[in-house]
Amino acid sequence: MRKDSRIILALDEVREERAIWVAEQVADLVDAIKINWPLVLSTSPEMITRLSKLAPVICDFKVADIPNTASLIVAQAVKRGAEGVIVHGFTGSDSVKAAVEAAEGRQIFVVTEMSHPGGAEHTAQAAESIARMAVDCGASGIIAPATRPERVAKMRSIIGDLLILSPGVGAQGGSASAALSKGADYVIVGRSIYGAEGPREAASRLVEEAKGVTPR
Ligand code: NUP
Repeated sequence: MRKDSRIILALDEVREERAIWVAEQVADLVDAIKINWPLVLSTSPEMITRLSKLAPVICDFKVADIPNTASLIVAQAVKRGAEGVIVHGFTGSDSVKAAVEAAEGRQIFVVTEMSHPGGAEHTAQAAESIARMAVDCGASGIIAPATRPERVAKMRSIIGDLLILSPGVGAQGGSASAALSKGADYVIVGRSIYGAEGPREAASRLVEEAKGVTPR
């Protein structure tokens, strides 16, 4: 995945035509497009392949399953053109290792602490050990909350050079510059871009904001 703007679009738009339009509007501005269940279920998995012609695609399937099933899901996502897949970490090292093996060189990102308020109830307690496990399992990076930038800093101190992708910017209250300055490599932004009247203008504003933070 390239690392120019450090902005990843979370394309949770469920109207197929608008989703494609938004993707075309911002594809050259963002480093990747993240696709999640809402868009896959409202269209088809073929959307992974379509979007991959515009930008690298990360499948946010939050895979949380036994190793065999995790491996099957990751392999199918990769076959359709995914550059990366997001998996949960609480499932344990055997499931995460199976995902890494099935990715065959594509990137696996492990969810540590989730960005919404409920993420502080359970995932926060396990987040640091999940982050250490992600390193041991050969993952490419982790997902850490832009809504709690101090937690991004903590995760950075644990994972060394692994990538941090940070959701929770805009609609969930986090700021791109805070997450990036605490050690995130990329911020993931959904509604503030795809829900805007001018998605390209919204993305451009975030790109400018990110430019103000020196890459780590
Ligand atoms: O902890 C997480 N928080 C989060 O918001 C892990 C995620 N993968 N996400 C995803 O990031 C979420 O499912 C959505 O696709 C995106 C954030 O979208 P938005 O809040 O910017 O609209």
